[in-house]
Amino acid sequence: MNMLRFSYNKTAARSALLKRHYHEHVVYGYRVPKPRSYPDFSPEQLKNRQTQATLVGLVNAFRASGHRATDLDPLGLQERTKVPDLDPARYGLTDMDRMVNTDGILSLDSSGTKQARLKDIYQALTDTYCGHLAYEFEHIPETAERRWFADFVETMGRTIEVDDSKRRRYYELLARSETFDKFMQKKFGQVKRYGLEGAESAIVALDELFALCNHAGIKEAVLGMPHRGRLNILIDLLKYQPRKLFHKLAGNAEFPEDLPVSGDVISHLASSPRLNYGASDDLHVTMLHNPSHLEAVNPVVAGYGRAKQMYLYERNTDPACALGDRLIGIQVHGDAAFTGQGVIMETLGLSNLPHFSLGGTIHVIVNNQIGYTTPATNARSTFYTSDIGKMINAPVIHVNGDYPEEVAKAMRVAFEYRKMFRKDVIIDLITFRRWGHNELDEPSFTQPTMYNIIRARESVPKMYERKMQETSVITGDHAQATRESFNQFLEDELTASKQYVPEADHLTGKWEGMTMPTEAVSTIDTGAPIEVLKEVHPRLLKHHIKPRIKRLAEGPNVDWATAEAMAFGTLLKEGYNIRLCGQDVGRGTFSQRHAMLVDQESENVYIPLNNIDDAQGKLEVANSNLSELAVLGFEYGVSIQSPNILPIWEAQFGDFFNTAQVIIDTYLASGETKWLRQSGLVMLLPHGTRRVRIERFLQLCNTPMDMSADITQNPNMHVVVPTTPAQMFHLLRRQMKRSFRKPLVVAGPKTLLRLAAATSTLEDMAPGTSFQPVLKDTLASDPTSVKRVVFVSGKLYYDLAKSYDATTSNCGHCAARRACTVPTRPSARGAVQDSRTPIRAYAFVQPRLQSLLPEGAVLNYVGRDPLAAPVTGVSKVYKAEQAAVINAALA
Ligand SMILES: Cc1ncc(C[n+]2csc(CCOP(=O)(O)OP(=O)(O)O)c2C)c(N)n1
Ligand SMILES: [Mg+2]
Repeated sequence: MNMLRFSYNKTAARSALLKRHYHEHVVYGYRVPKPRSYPDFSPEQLKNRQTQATLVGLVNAFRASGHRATDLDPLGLQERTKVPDLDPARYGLTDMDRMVNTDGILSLDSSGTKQARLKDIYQALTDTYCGHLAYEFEHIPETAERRWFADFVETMGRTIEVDDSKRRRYYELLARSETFDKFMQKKFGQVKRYGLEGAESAIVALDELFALCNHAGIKEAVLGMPHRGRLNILIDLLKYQPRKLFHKLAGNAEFPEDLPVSGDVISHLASSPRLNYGASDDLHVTMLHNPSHLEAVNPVVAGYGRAKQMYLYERNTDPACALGDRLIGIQVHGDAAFTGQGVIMETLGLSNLPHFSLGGTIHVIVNNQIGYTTPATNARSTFYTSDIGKMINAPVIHVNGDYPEEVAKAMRVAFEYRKMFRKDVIIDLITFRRWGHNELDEPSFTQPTMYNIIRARESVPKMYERKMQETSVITGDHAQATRESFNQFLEDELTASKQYVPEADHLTGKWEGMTMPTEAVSTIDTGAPIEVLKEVHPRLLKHHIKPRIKRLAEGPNVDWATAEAMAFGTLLKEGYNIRLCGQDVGRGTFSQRHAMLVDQESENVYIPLNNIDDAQGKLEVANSNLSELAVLGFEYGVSIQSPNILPIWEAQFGDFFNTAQVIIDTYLASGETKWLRQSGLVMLLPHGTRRVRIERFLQLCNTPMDMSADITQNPNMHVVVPTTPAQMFHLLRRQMKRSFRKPLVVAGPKTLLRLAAATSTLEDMAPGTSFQPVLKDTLASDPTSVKRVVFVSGKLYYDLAKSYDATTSNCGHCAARRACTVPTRPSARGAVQDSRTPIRAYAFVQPRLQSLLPEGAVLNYVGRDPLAAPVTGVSKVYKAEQAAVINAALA
């Protein structure tokens, strides 16, 4: 029999590309996907399809357009459409009693015979494609995939069993969710809990998914979800103790009181329990914290999952273990957010890419048909909420949330699809929202019709309870006991919350051994033994481009890219893994890095630094797509998963970071204080001194204004404008060598990459050396006669040094690399300036530096005037300004 091969990606050109990026032996994070196939039509079937072409037309119409004629809306607001394409007469099929051969056309026959009456076929098609469940899969380009999907859903009645024990389980989940919402309403009526009422079947969907994962041998699930129903899911599915929630609602912190952190609101709480649904091993579910910014958690979940997957692979040498076997991504979305937020598109865009794929994420859109006060008519230009998913050809399963058993089936289809194809799949769970956006809002102001219907209707748990009683699946006593015992459990937890003392759960597992940072600036020894440097060195000598080889041969002149490579090489040798990610990072924006070399004939990739020795860590060179928001979020996710991987994200040019501002604000700058999650993410912002709006980062720093006291405060992140390659070497190594993790933002250079003066020696990187927050000047001939200290950052130092005349000038320079903290006391008059992003950084630096100045010292600013754009675009003007700044600084 002919087999249809499932290709993982679309075209032959694509697979050549994959070969290049997925180079099994040297690119960390890659396993060859298992080949999969599906039987093609046999010659007899093909013949039958030709004979029965009219029936083929009808069947295809149901597969493609059946979803338009469904009963999906629990509120009945959406009219059930009459779809002309589904009329058999349109295909000349009028004698509905006629027996036809269905072989190779559809799989609805349960008896195994291939004969059926047209009217039975029509009924079966209507039941399958136009009920409370509906599918969109005909947009999938791969024939084999579409065929698999059709076969699966058409035979689902025979493959998916819903027995009474499952029904009881669904009922109990629904009843407990409703009981929880009612309990909260009674005890905490003024709290915005964003309850699940109206969408309770979402809890059935997730429960079903966890059970399927557990039985399929999946060990890890990474879950991102927004506010709606989060507490219900945390408490009933994710073992979050209600006492913790009640303790928090009483105004207490969720962490031990002595920890210097701010905590977060209840709709961002998280949990990571081990669950067992009867399988031999547990399923570990990690629900990640999320910020208010809807959907921003999406890429973070993907990155976290990816990093975890790497870890699982490293420990699983089974060559048959493929991407997605052990870990699954789960994303729960709101309908308005899914269609409105661009991060959805960006994250979906990562889903099938080398270095980013999780092997399939299951998306559940909790589609309550409204976002705040915005109905679908104003919320989206697309037909369905889920339409953006078609961008990656994801199949979509729409399901009416009033029917929990259908919801569980929808999950089963999604799960099986993802298991088969290791790609994303979307469930559009159509529900309603019983209250306003939160329980304190009045929804009738804006949606009177919808809310008249909602108020008049039975709740989903009550509806299911009634049906289960009518069919004798449960008794009235069982229903009452389910609700009462859960209510009593919540009462007991409320009592227990009075005595509850929170424990910190960070720095456990992989984070064991890490500490809370206690110092503002760590200047630990990050030097590496000269022998090791020399061992890494020849690798670069051999593989780096000619000018660099020449420079290295002429003397120990370590330029920027070489220092970076030395930092990588030494860390790898010490067993750390590094993930270098961003647009074109392998080569480097300025063609300076060349971390990966491409065979000019085979296009195979070679990563020199992965070939130092056998015990080394691995460098994953993850050239990304053209996204900042999702990719930075992804790398942040990688960074909070493990302290043993150095995640580096590089912007193509420094100014592009601001398209990822949400991730910077809500995760990088504040994740530790909100959730006690440390991150060692490095952001490299090339061409930084000229193009980066560094003030954006400085504004986010929590460094106190008055720095005259001892600086022991733990800053939320480090913002650096380095001046020498050795400093860069130490900065990167420091990220891993210290006992805590801290985000590092580097406004990196462009011209310094190739400036002869901007080189370091191996001795600058040898044992006993470290990152220097302030480099002292060596230019002033007589330090005691210095009348003016000029603080300067980044590249400008070299311009100043060129113009500086040691014999006549009375200035000393300090190259201040870390604007966030200025831990030094200049003893003479100070002037701060920097030519590129000066005045904006100065607003941050001025009060802090001022607080360090001795009596009588005067702080002046020398630099450009504020400018709306990051930099002057006219080079003549730029040069003149630069000369004026240098003259003024040295005058
Ligand atoms: C980026 C962002 N913009 C706006 C908001 C404010 N906001 C919070 S919830 C919400 C409505 C969300 O609607 P939907 O995604 O349908 O979820 P639902 O609340 O209906 O479950 C809005 C606009 C936000 N939290 N984040
Ligand atoms: Mg909504």
